[in-house]
Amino acid sequence: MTTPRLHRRGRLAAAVGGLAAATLAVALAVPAAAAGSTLQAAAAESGRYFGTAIAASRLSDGTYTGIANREFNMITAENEMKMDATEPNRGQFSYSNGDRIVNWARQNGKQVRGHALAWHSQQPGWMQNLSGTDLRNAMLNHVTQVATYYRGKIYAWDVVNEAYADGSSGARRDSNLQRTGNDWIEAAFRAARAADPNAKLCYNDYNTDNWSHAKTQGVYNMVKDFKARGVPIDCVGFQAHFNSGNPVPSNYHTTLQNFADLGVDVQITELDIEGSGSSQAQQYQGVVQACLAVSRCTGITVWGVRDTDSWRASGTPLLFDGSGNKKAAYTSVLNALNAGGTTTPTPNPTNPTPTPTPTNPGGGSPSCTATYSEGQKWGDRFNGTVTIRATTNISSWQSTVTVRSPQKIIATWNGSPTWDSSGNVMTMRPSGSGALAAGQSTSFGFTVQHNGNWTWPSVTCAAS
Ligand code: 9MR
Repeated sequence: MTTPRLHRRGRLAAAVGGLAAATLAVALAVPAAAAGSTLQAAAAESGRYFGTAIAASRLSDGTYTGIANREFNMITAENEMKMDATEPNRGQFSYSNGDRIVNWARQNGKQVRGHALAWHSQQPGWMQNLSGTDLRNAMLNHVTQVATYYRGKIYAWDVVNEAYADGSSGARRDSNLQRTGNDWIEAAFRAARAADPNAKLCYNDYNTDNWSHAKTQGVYNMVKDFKARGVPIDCVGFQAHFNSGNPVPSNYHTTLQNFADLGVDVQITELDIEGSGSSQAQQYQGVVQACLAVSRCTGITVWGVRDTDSWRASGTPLLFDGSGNKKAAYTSVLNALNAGGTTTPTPNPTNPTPTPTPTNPGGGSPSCTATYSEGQKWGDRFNGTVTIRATTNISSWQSTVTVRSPQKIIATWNGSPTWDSSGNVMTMRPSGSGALAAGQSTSFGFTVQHNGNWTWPSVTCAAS
């Protein structure tokens, strides 16, 4: 997870140790063009996340968690936060398996997509038998309780999942929830916003990838209507379950861009593509390129880690084989992420001289400075780099990065992060050895989703 280019610069800087700290920091603030060596690092270079679905039952499998921890920085509970899991009996909530996943994610510096608050499927038995006002109230109470319980810990919620019908109608799917009235979806979004104002609220569905499909148009028209009427919706999730009968459409970029143009983020939320070898790899590449070409496509999640973890394992649809080896599809995704998108993000127009923050001034004990440099900026997020410079010989360092609410750090690279309970303070430690000779430096980076607050984060460094 290191960025070779920055490390080369660090060694160069060490060789010319007489350079002033500020000059050094400016030299290091050049946006890193180096390749990310993991999916999360490569995606973070363009301010995006790369995620996976996790099953609580597999958290004891070291190969599984090792890959998940190394490669992904956004986590979705595959089943553990669904309605049947979280409210097995009416009014009796059960968060233990959801918590196992959320806690694992947060302990490892990852964000969480919440899946899913309201859905016609995987309803608990008691809910399947309800109708009318009783069901509406039960659904709204479920949304409120679960979103409140996880408030502050969720990057984005799939508030409503799969509410449109397949086929040529472009209409809502019939379900007990739909029969409570056509406004059930907006009611769910309003309840979710009230419960967790800082989570992005998404509508999530499958078979909505091809722009010319009636289902895609149905969802598009709903989102357009919601935006026009002020219904609180922030994002649309495209599940992206592909196979030979349902291949990646050639107009995928058009679909993602048209939704983004409505003023919502788009996310690929459950990506898997059945197949193998170069044909599978090429299709994965096409999906990544479509996302990278849309500046509001904020991230990609694959629906599982290894082929054997998949809900359709026989189709070998994921990026790692059953033994945890990287497949050709993995390499094509990594390369596509590193190649960047056809939409060049707006470069940072000003690059002010960073101010070093000394710690341990004057002391003889191990000390370091942390210097923040602004990186690329987009409409909704910006990248930052922190340069750690040893002012004495040090054996390791740790750096805190504090962002101002409602800002959120949504991706990091070149370090190993942990978070405080508020989620505003990230402590970054070196991912390998933290030893630096006096005058030597290293860097790590992160992406801040600013939510309207452009204030720079404050940074500190402590050495040992
Ligand atoms: O991957 C999930 C699988 O383990 C469950 O058995 C299944 C039950 O409906 O749900 C799968 O996840 C689905 C997701 O929640 C919504 N989109 C389709 C996914 C694949 O079926």
